[in-house]
Amino acid sequence: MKMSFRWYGPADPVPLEYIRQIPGLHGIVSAVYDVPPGEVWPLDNIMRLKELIEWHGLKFEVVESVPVHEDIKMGLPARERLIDNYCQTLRHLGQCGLKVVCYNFMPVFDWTRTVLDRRLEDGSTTLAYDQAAIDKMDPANLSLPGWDASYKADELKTLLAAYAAVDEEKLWANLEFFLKRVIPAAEEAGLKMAIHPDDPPRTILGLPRIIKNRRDLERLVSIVPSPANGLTLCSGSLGADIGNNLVSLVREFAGRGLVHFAHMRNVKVNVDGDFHETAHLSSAGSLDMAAIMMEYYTAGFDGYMRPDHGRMIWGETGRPGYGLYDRALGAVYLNGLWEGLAKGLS
Ligand SMILES: [Mn+2]
Repeated sequence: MKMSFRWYGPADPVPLEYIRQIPGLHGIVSAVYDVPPGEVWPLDNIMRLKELIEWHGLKFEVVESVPVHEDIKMGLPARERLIDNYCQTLRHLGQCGLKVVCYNFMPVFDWTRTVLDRRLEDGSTTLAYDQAAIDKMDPANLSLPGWDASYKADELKTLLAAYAAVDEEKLWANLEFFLKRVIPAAEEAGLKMAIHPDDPPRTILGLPRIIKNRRDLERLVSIVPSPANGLTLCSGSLGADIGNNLVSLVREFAGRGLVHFAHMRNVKVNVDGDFHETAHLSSAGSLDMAAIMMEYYTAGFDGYMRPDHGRMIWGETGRPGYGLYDRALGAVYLNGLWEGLAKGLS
């Protein structure tokens, strides 16, 4: 298992100088952020990022994410050029020695929460999701926390209208079209693709969502059976549906060598399906993190892992979910569980 940490590039308020001080880190998970979605990532930009990370004593082997352009997800004619660009980006990443590419196929919103600073009893703040707040939203005048800066109002309206023609089966067909081109390119470039599940794993605002549970993951990997067509198993995303058993998902998919990237996050899920993110410790949320780690250990998991979102603690400010302190605690906790497993203390 290679413990990693997400970093949003030089603009991230958390500096690499601090991240390198977290004990037991293998490397950084990052991306090229200054190229518009759909365009090729130039070799130079990737190399610069890699050199900067390596200068801080860390590896750069995992990209999160290479975004999939909406026109590809919608199956528009422009996808031909956009998929060619995607494959070219993969070739560049392979040339730079990258190993795993995380991506997702969620329409419009990569993640959805209704509040980014829910105060917990201990005074920390965290991201939360309440279905009632979504149901109250006016689709014609949508405003979602964390997304208002990403789309102009009209742009978002047009995009949501365009997705009215894309149901789940159509989205599956578009994903299949994408994978049949991209997986062979990834194989040639020496890369493993790792799809991130839908966050949260449910249909929101009428948009189709197709990577939500065991059945969907199985369908995904069987479209192009290849080690290069694998998963980012995100415990917090899948775990927001209490019908998903993370321990058995790890057993099934990591056991077959199809999990290339493990996102470890705990969530507290209510009976009505609303949830908020918690500290990584098992007792803080609804997921048995130790049991999940034990399953990875038993599967001989040799892939990349990162503490997923953290709370904001100790007065830290910054990008919600991506502060330094709570994620660092998560990395250390997960490394501690792993050491216990490795030394037979379980
Ligand atoms: Mn995740």
